[in-house]
Amino acid sequence: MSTGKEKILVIGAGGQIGVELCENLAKRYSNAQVIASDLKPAPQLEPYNYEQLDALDKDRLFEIVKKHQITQIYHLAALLSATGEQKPMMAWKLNMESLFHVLDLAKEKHIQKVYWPSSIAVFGPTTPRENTPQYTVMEPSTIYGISKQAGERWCEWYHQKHGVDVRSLRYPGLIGWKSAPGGGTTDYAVHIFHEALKTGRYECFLSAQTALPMMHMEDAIRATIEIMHAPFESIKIRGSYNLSGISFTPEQMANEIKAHLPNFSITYKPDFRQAIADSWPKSIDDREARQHWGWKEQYDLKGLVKNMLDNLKK
Ligand code: NAD
Ligand code: AKB
Repeated sequence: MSTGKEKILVIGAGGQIGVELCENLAKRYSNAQVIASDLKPAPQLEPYNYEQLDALDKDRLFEIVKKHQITQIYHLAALLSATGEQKPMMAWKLNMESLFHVLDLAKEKHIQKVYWPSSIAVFGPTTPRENTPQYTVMEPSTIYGISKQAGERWCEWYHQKHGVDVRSLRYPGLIGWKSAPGGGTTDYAVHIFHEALKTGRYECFLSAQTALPMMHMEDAIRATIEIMHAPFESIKIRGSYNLSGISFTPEQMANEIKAHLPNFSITYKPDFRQAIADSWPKSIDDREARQHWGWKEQYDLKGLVKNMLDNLKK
């Protein structure tokens, strides 16, 4: 792919992933080739072209695609697991309809390539929870998970029926220091660092032993850019790829933080998010991503905790 001709629209650019994704896309392409869009502007998006966009507004989306001669869309706007359970119909509408708008643009050849993230939330309580494979029982119990599972099937369908070049990853919980998480069940693993440095204490909304798949944001962004630049033929899964980084419990993370901040203390007060976490895998088998397009994570728990604390202290 020649980087010179690409014009990339990021939808939901002001969120936890979008801010870091725009920064990385601009390094690979240029600031002028990145068009950031969201419901409202964010200070981190100032270096790029910015367009106000409600992802449900198909006409406005088309107008932006034409105006900037967009070639690729990274579609990140969604309601996540915890917020989705509070606003189920809104989550369903946003997560599904906005995806159709983007896939239709690709079907009609206005754009060439689509990235759309799925999640470990596609799995449910009947899924095997250790080393969850790519292909297994999938009965998600959250609206968010149901929308992601349906979205995966639609991506596959648009690829099979209409040749749409859509690529997707089932992200685990993402942990980064540059942006705040937006309403997920794995958000504790970001909040804990801010509270550890600010107050030395953290009350966790999941229980001590709740193991979940997680990943450093740098790894997730690299995976995203790698799958989007992999040769067309190497992408053999057009639903979404399992993607694994690290798995740990809140207690294991707290112990690792204590190795740097010995006075840090944690208490546990599980809320409604515990049931969501209990329905998700503890760890993920992502051999297809490794075999098909060469995925490999860089961060382990030790490296992630050190990196988060070093950067947040600054
Ligand atoms: P986020 O909530 O931090 O950001 C979402 C952004 O979308 C926000 O800036 C919000 O303003 C914007 N948005 C909401 N409604 C919109 C609308 N109608 N039109 C345009 N923009 C709108 O979410 P995130 O963590 O950055 O996640 C991005 C994507 O990655 C989502 O699809 C999410 O499901 C997926 N994902 C995230 C994680 C994670 O741990 N962060 C894990 C798995 C999957
Ligand atoms: C959430 O907790 O909702 C997200 C996700 C794993 O999809 N972080």
